This record gives sequence, C-alpha cells and structure tokens, in this order.
Amino acid sequence: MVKCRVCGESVVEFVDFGRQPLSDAFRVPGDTRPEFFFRLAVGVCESCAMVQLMEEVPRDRMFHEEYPYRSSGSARMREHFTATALRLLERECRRDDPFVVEIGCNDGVMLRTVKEKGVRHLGVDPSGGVAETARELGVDVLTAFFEEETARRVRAEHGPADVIFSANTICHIPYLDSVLRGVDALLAPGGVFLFEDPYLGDILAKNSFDQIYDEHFYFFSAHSVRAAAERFGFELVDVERLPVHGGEVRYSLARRGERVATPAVAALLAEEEREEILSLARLRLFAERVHQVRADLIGTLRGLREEGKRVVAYGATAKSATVTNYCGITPELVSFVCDTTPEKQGRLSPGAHLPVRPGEAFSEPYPDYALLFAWNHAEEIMAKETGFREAGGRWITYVPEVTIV
Ligand code: DWN
Ligand code: SAH
Ligand code: ZN
Repeated sequence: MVKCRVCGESVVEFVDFGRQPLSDAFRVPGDTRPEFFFRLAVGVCESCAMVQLMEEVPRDRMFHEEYPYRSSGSARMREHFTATALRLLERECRRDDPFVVEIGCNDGVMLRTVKEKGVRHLGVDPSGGVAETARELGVDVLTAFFEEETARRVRAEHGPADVIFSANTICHIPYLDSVLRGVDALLAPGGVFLFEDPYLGDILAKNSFDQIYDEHFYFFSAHSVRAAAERFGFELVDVERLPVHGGEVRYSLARRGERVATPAVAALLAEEEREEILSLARLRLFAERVHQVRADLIGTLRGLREEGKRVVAYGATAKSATVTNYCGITPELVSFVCDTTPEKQGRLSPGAHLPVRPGEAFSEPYPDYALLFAWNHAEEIMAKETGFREAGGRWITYVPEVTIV
C-alpha cells in the first residue's frame, strides 16, 4: 500500500502510464548507458485528498548540473514573471530593506526584475546550470534543494524573508512537510508564502494528462493545499487562477491568524465540490479519457504516415515524454522535434529517442503536419509561425482531444 506523502494515510491509484523515463533527460546520441525508468502512476489520498505520484524518483536524478529547462525560453512566461515580480514588490515589500526568497528560481526569470529594482533577494535552486544563468544576470542564487535545513541556513545568513515565492516547483517536491517547516522558519512575522502550480481542476477539465511526469509529484487543489497548510500551522488565505501553462492556481499561505482569507478561497473550494474533482469516479473518468486520446493520437499519426505525410513535433517539453512514451510515438511517426533550447538540441528525447533540432529546422522545409508538444504556449508559437499555415501546414494538438487545425 502506498502512503500519502503529506498525511500518511492510503493513496488510491486511478491512472497508470507504465514505464517512463526521466522527462528532462535528453540523451547524447551514441550514449549506450541504460536509461532510468520508473512506473508513472497517480493516486488520490483517501484522507487529505492530495493527488500524487505512486512512485517517487530520487531528486538528484532529476535536478542537477545539466537540468536543461530554461524558464526564459517563452516570451509570454517572461512577461508573466516580470508582472509577478512587480506585484510582489508592490504588495509584500513595504518594510525597509525587504528580502525576497524564491524556491526554484531557475534562470532568474522572476528574480531579475527584483534585482533590477535593487531589492535584496535570494533564489534557491539545486540545478547548477540554470543557477549559473541566473547569476550572469546578477541574481543571487544558492545552489541547493530547499528544505527545512536550507531555510534555517538562509535565515541565519540573511534574516527573515518578507515573501517567499515559488512557481512550478512546490509540486515537484515530495517532502512538503520539510518545505513547510522551512517556510515557517524563514518567513518574517506577517509574511506570506505564494506558490503557483498546475491546477488539478484544469488538468481534469482539459484532459491534459501530459502534466503528469516524474518532476510533477503533486497535483494540487484548494482542498488538498488547505489540508496540508493546516497541518503545519498555516492558513490558505488566497487563491488566484492563472492562465499560464494550461491553467494554474497561485496559492497564498500565511501563518494561522495572521491574515484574513479572501472570498476567492471559499469560492474555489465550493467549485471543487460542485465539479467533484476529488471524487474517485471523476478521476477514473479522466483515466478513461486519457486512454481514448492515446488511441486517437496514435491512429492519426499512423494514418498520416500511410498517406506519406511528413510530421514533426514542436517543443521538446518535459510533458512530451509522457505523450511519446505512453502513446508509442517513434521517429518513424514523428521525424524530429524542434526546440529553441540549446541544451536540448542535438540530443534525443528521453525514452522515445526523437532527435531534437533547433527552431530553424521547422521551416527547412516546413512539414505537412506539426504535433504541438508545447500546447501551453500555442498562442505565442502560432503567432510566430504564421508562415507554416500559409504554406499549407496543419497543427495537431491532443489537449483536450486530438484535433487538426
Ligand atoms: O514544471 C515545469 C515547467 C515549468 O517547465 C518543469 N518541470 C519542466 C518544464 O516543463 P515543460 O518542458 O513541459 O515546459 P514548457 O514551458 O511547456 O516547455 C516549452 C519547450 O518548448 C521548451 O523546451 C522551449 C520550447 N519552445 C520552443 O522551442 N519555441 C517554447 C516556445 C515558446 C517556442 O516558441
Ligand atoms: N520557477 C521556474 C522554474 C520551474 S522548473 C518557472 O516557473 O519556470 C522547476 C525548478 O525547480 C528547476 O529549476 C529545479 O532545479 C527546481 N527545483 C527542484 N526541486 C527543488 C527544490 N527542492 N528546491 C528548490 N528548487 C527545486
Ligand atoms: Zn493524505
């Protein structure tokens, strides 16, 4: 029996993707060392409703010197995090000489603005390569995993934080107990802990099953975050829905009794009950729909191959590891993936071994069809790639269902 990483009660499995590789382990061609695989499956805790992976991948296999993801690769995300930084500075940094901490700062996409405004800050990120990119922008980074001990070290060295922020990282950390004890140790009285991650409600509504991969350990909801917060002396005092990455929620936690919860919290809790997003029946329906998308997508790609069409993919996302390996997408069906990240180019995608080529390869010449792995950046990409449609090309997406546009 698998026990809940937050409360210790039993977790009931509702979807299984089978053997999967590390989603960001892009391979050097010719490397013959065996790839690491684990069983990717998701369950829900019977007691605290936390949706979580059934199996945990050791953290240093995923986050290390060569972690390839660069947050600044999307213009839309750069705008999102500039606006986020300005808001944090305006609303949460009213004290003299404020201090901002970010957990999982990656290449400094958010903290660069905090730095430009001359505000004291520290990013904590275990991936040495991304931290180096942030430092080149003048951002202060501690290369470490955030946990209770790290938080105490930061507090001893820099003093308390007025605000602790984290985007797309807290859901990556199975040891949420240590994270929340660390936040308690580091946060100044009256301070706030804000974090944003993919929202379970959106994943179910959009059937975006590719949000499930090794790095995404938790799939949060207002219910599960409230329960976890309360276990560690915090209260969920605000929630805000965000359109980025296919739909996220930004949760605000404050120490119990320090802030009054906004009406948005009760509203989201009520919506979750109405939509029954935590019921096993709803979660099992999601699993059925995922099976259907796999059949449709592989059927579509095989059909196109029989017609002699050329298909390539767009965006070597971590998410696409689940799509390619679960659906069985091989280089015979999709010749390559184009991606603007230098760290991924010239390599092979994990498990499925699709070659990754630079962005320019997309138009040399344009394919007949492009499978949009970076569907969460569809607007930005389609605005940039108008030439593809004009040349007669068609996009294939699979969220919420297989569609050709
Ligand atoms: O949670 C996570 C999110 C924030 O980032 C991490 N665990 C890992 C990563 O997930 P992902 O790889 O699925 O994220 P994205 O942002 O969907 O990745 C987009 C990929 O597409 C990047 O490799 C960059 C690339 N890209 C591109 O080639 N051309 C992106 C854009 C916008 C483009 O125009
Ligand atoms: N905040 C960025 C990065 C998301 S990618 C954004 O929203 O785009 C996830 C990041 O979390 C990676 O840079 C990874 O190195 C970092 N990370 C993973 N585990 C962590 C931990 N325990 N503490 C701090 N950062 C962590
Ligand atoms: Zn639980």
